[in-house]
Amino acid sequence: NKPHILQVGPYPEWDEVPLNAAFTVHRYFNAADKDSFLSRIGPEIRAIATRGELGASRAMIDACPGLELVSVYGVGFDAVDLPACRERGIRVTNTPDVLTNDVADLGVAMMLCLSRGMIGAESWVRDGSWAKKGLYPLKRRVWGRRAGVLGLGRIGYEVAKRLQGFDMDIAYSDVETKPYASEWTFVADPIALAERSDFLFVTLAASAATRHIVGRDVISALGSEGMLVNISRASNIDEEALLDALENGNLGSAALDVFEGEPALNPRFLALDNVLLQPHHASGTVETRKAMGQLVRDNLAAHFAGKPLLTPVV
Ligand code: 8YV
Repeated sequence: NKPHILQVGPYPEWDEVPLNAAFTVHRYFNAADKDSFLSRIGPEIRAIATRGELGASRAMIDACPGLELVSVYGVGFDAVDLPACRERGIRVTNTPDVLTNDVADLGVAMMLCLSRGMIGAESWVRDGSWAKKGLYPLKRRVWGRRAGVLGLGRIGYEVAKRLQGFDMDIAYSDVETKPYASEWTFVADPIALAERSDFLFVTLAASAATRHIVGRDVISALGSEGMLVNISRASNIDEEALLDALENGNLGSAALDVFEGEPALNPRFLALDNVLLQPHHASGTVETRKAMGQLVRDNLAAHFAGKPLLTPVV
């Protein structure tokens, strides 16, 4: 009589074991025919455990008439159909806070790596270019330059804090000024923010309202010397505009952890040498992923014990 849950994507072994102990787990990602799997087990399902990038579609939610909770392994819940959940009083939880520092770390690491040309420098050593051709081409400085943070929530704040350590001139955009950001310059308009930035970090929670907020105008304001760093969601950026600008030199470079249609990213990215491409792993450390898995299970357990959810979003 363990509650039946639908597991949308895989988790590490350390999560699978306790999940199996507490629930009857139906693994969607293992099903050969997803539709017939859903129509067969859907009526049993009381909760969905999913991943940030996979979410839960309306079709999936509709296939589970007894669904009570969607527990997301990730802070972003944009891939969960929230209207479908609200209509039926289905609760939704995510995993904020536990991943903030790792995501900020990767964003800053990506800036350093791309600006200092570390991937090319590694090849320079390994392929013998250092010995054959001599000195590695000069790259651009990070410290002391101008940084913009688009979206000063938990992750944006931690990015800005880290950039302070590099003596950068920091500005941010958000819907309003933040009381905890008095040392940084508020620039309401994302285009104006991009204009005064050498490095623009996108750290916004994705929603319909933020879709393509980084469009052609923001990208061209960042300019041929500018770098875009995205550790949020691909939908925050107009990817066609980004690719055009990277190809024709209107944008200097981009460091990206997220892509439209990932993991099958647009092949135009692969032909570029002014990008750093990462496989959506900003929260991907053992420590953080363990904490995320625990929080997913704690929310499920609280729900089935009739206790308040730890981190509800709906
Ligand atoms: C993914 C993320 O959820 O937190 C988020 O919103 O995108 C990531 O942490 C992670 O890849 C696990 O699915």
